Order: sequence, then structure tokens, then C-alpha cells
Amino acid sequence: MIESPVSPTSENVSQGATISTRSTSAPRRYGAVAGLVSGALAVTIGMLVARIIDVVSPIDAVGSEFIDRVPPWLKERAIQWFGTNDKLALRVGIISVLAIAALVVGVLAARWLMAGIVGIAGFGLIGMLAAVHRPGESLAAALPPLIGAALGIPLLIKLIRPTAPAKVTMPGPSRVPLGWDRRRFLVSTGSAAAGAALAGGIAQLLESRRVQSIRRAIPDSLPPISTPTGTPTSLVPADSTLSPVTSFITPNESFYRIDTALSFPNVSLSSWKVDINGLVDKPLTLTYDDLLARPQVERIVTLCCVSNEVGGEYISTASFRGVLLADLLREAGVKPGAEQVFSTSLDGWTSGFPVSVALDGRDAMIALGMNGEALPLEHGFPARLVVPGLYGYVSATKWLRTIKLTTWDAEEGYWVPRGWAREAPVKTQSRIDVPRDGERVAAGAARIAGVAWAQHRGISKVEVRIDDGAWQPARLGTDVTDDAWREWVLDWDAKPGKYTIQVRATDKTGATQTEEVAPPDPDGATGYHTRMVKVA
Ligand SMILES: Nc1nc2c(c(=O)[nH]1)N[C@H]1C(S)=C(S)[C@@H](COP(=O)(O)O)O[C@H]1N2
Ligand SMILES: [Mo]
Repeated sequence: MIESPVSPTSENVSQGATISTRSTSAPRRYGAVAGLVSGALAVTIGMLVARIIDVVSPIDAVGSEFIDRVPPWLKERAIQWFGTNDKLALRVGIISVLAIAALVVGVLAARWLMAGIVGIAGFGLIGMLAAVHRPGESLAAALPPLIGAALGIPLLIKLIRPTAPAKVTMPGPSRVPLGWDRRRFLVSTGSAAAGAALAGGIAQLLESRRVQSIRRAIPDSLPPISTPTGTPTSLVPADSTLSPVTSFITPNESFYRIDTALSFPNVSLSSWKVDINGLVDKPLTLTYDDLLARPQVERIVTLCCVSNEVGGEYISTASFRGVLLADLLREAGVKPGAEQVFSTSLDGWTSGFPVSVALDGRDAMIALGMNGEALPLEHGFPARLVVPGLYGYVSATKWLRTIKLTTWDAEEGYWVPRGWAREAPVKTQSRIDVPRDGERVAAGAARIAGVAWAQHRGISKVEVRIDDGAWQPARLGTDVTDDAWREWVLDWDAKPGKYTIQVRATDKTGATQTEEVAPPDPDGATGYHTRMVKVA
């Protein structure tokens, strides 16, 4: 067995001898390189073919299947560790696992070629199964991983076992082992690696073109609401920004983003429509223009994620514009027995909330606009649901596709079988934004400020406690709407020392948020937000 091509043994330094099968295989460490390069080519060709035939990328398909199956505790960990970079972390994780697997496959292949073939074929098969299983994907989605593996396997064979050695006969003894030629190997792996880089680069380019073309279809502005319904839009008051760090309205660019989508779903505005069906008298199908032509409202709503830890950032406020869901449901005619408003997205995500919530007078809507613009792609263009008072995971379907009136038994929203509560009204909560945790506050006139929320119930009181002192009522910002957060501030004559500051909110039903500490899982975190500061 050749250990190194530069220290040939007499066995493989031959003169015109026939090549033994053993000596034609690459040394093991070259096998690792061969595995890596073949794996990379298989994956990048798969990505490229996926872009060309416009189906899900094999990597994204595997990643999405992973997300769908990941146990809730691991999902929580990932959000804690990586925050909204959790998707990047997943991609890096998948690529690392694949790279290690490819190295192992290559090393094995140097000894048993069959192991390499089976290895790459296995990964191709996983990619194919994942891709065809993705919602909305056809059998064509199996082609990219198939073609990737179909190219990766012969490449691996070629690299491990060059069939045509440079020279079969040589005059005089040679130090170059026959059958195994390091230079040939380097040239082949180099060109294959370059090919993989090129394929990956083009795939990436095509993906950004795809996203660009969806973005180009987003209207620059929406026509003004011609026939407003309901109470007039509450205006954002000039003094609404009590907090120096948190603006009452969150700009679209800084609005938190949470979803399971590894890449944006294909949105074609011209063919997009939303179906309202299920337990209704008359199913409705509405295009983007149909929705825009309907009576609409503009409402300020605070959206928050159930995964938000106490004091967390997964909460934002925007002025959403759209068609009231209740109007549409009344037109469709909700049949008795309908319990759940179950919605699906273009990317196969689902959520569901009680029919009674949709019809109790709150401004649940199919939103088309956000802060005076069309809905950004990140937040669900062309349309999404916004339901004041409920956590996003049970209600706020982005890239909306269908709304089905159904029973609780018939359908479960995406996160429900994954251990999250079926019904999830937003819990009364509050957050300290200034001072920051661990901040050194200058002695003298200081202020403690933040936000409090109890969507659809409204905030009536916010109190602050410094160390073991009494709860002091904070000054509240303008009561813009019960559906949004409320800003608060407490002037504080800060004396030198170390302090623990806590906040608690009371909603308009008179209920004060609970002190009991609970994790986000299964229906929202509780406890008082607490910050430690030093005054000097
Ligand atoms: N299609 C789709 N819609 C979705 C989700 C998702 O994963 N996919 N996540 C939901 C969750 S958990 C939340 S908190 C909100 C977040 O909306 P945002 O990203 O616009 O802030 O969207 C909801 N809508
Ligand atoms: Mo969420």
C-alpha cells in the first residue's frame, strides 16, 4: 500500500509493469481531499441546478427539514445563542457536517471505493427526500441532488482511481508511482474545486437575482385608502418617544424578524391570490388588486414573538394597513362549527387562532402595508395576517396563501405539535430600555425608561422598584391604542451606589404581570425585567 507518493516502494516503481489495482488508489490523505472536492461539486452543482429549474436548493431543503424536526429545547437554545442569526448558524452547521462527512467518505473511498460511492449516493438520496418533501415542491426538486450526486460520484472515482496513468511504460526506473500521479491528482482536484466554486458562485448569483426580481415587483407605494372603515387611524403622537433608545414606531428595517424560512418563498404578484375556504358558505379568492380595491384600515399594532425572553428584543410596533379579516369572513359566511382560523403560507408554514378572536371586533387584518410602504419581503409580502393581542406564532402568517375555517381537531398550526400552546394571547409584560444592564449612570438627575405591553387589553399602569424600595408609578406615554405598547419613564435622583431596578406593568383589566419566572415555552415568558446599574 502506498503511504506517500514521494516515497515509492519497489512494488509501485515499475517499468512498464501492469498496474496493480491496489497501487492505483489514492493515498488516504489524498482521499480526504478527493472526498471534500467531490462533495463540494455535488452540493454546488445541486444548488446551481436548483436555481436553473427554480426548485428548492438541496441545502435549504435539508435545513428546513431539520428546522421542522428540531426539538423545541434545541430551537430555544439556538435562538438564545444565535438570536436572529440562527439561520446563518444552521447553514454553517450543515456545511460543516457535510464537509466532515465528505472527508470521511473520501478517506474510506481511498481504501474501499464502494464506500465512497455509497456515501455520496446516500447524501444525494437524503437531499432528494428532503427536497420533494418540502411543501409546494414537485418531484422536479429531486433533480438537483440527483444530478449533484451523479457528477460527484464519477469525480470521486476519477480522483481516487485515475484510469489512465500519465505513462504506462517508462524508460528506466522512475520515482513516480504508476497509476498514482500526484501532479495529475492536484490538477484534477484543482479544476474540480474551481468548478465547484464557480457553480456555487453562479447559484448564489442566480438566487440573489431571484430575490431581486421579487423585490422589484413590490409596489413603491400603495394607493391611498379610499374607503376607510372603522374608527380613524390613531396618529403617532409627537411626544410618543419618551425613551431615548426605543422609538414608538419601529422602522421597517429594524422590525424584528422571526420565521422558519431559509430562503424567501417564490412570490409572483401576478398569480398570487389568497383563498378563504373551509367551513364557509361561499369561498372567496382574492388577488392583490382585489384586496387593494377593498375597504381598508390602518392600525398601529405591536407584534411580539412568544420566544421573546423577559427583556428581549423580539417585539416591534408598526402601522399596518390592510383589509379587516372580519369583513372578509362575514362575506364568506362562517358556518357554525368553525372553531379555528387556520392559515397557510407560500412556504408551507401554518398557524391557527380562534374564530371568536377574528370576529370579536378587534382589528385582525390581512395586512398589505407596513409603516406607509408595501409590506417588505422579510415581513410577508404580498400579504400577511396581523391579529392584535396574539403572539405571532399562532396568528401572524407571512407570505399568506390560504385562510381556512376549520375545527381544532382538523388542523394544528406549525408550532403546536412542537410543544407550544394552541391558544396564545400575549402576556402583560414590560421592559427597561434605559439604563442598560451594567451601565454606569452619572449621579444626579437620571431617568429610567422603557416600554410595556398587553396588546388588545392596553396598559393602565407601570411601576418601577429600585432595590427593595416601594413600587413607584412611572409616567406613561400617550395611550395611542390598546393594541400597541406604551412607553414609560421614571425620573430618578440617582445617588452613588449599586442598584437593582425592576419594572412591572398592569393592564386595563386590572391584572398586574406576574412575578413568577417562566421560560418562553409553551406560551410566553413571565417575570419582572431586572437591570443592575452602578451610579457614580
Ligand atoms: N410564513 C411564516 N410566517 C410567520 C412565521 C414563519 O415562520 N413563517 N413566523 C411567525 C412568528 S413565530 C412570528 S413571531 C411573526 C414574526 O413576524 P415578523 O418577522 O414580521 O416580525 O411571524 C409569524 N409568521
Ligand atoms: Mo414568534
